[in-house]
Amino acid sequence: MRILILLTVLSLTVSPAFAQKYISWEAENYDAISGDKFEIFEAPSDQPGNAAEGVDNYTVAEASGDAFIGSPNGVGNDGNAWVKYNFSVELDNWHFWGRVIAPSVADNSIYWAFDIDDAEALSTNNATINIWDFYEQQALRENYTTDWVWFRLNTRDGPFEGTELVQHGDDPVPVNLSAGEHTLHLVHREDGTYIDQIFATTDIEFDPNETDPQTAVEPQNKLTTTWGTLKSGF
Ligand SMILES: [Ca+2]
Ligand SMILES: [Ca+2]
Ligand SMILES: [Ca+2]
Repeated sequence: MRILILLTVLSLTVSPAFAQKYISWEAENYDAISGDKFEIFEAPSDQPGNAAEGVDNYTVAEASGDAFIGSPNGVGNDGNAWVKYNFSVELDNWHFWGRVIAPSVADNSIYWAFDIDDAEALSTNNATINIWDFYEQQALRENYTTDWVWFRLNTRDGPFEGTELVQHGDDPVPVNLSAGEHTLHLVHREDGTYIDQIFATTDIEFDPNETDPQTAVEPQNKLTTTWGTLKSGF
């Protein structure tokens, strides 16, 4: 059985769209959670819109793994609530993406940080914790939608240099990660923001909005560490 799995991964890895390395996991498959902001929703799921921003109530028709996380409008922003993911990669420059619903300027961000202690995972924008914006920049706001969109990992004002407009440009900035185990904390910022899946690849050209990673990779529960282990032997 183990050999069969290895062969399957090998065949996926050498397919043209995935000549480079990749990892992926479901947002709802976190390894730890703190606070009362983040919930898991099963698709289809009715969600409140944002009347002040002209967003009607809507239904999230589908999600990878049939589930996603977030907080409905009304629970309040910030709150120091977080989810944490453990994952393993090879040393490389990794381009991270998140599959997100962000319907308005008041429902379109989250905080993030790699390799921090739980105690540092606070709803604040500082040298440790970054804001991941989803169409916050004025030039991008015409794109607001209640559909899922893949966004490159970005920061509002660093220290990670991949600001939102940089990440939408021709020279997106990757995250350089050492070989081995890492953590990613997502910390609550704006209610009404939802996350389905996290995807990372060493392929700077790959755009999951154009090629669905799920067509090449069947999402499974927390196989990221296994994939990393298998890939390290190549
Ligand atoms: Ca915002
Ligand atoms: Ca909101
Ligand atoms: Ca999901």
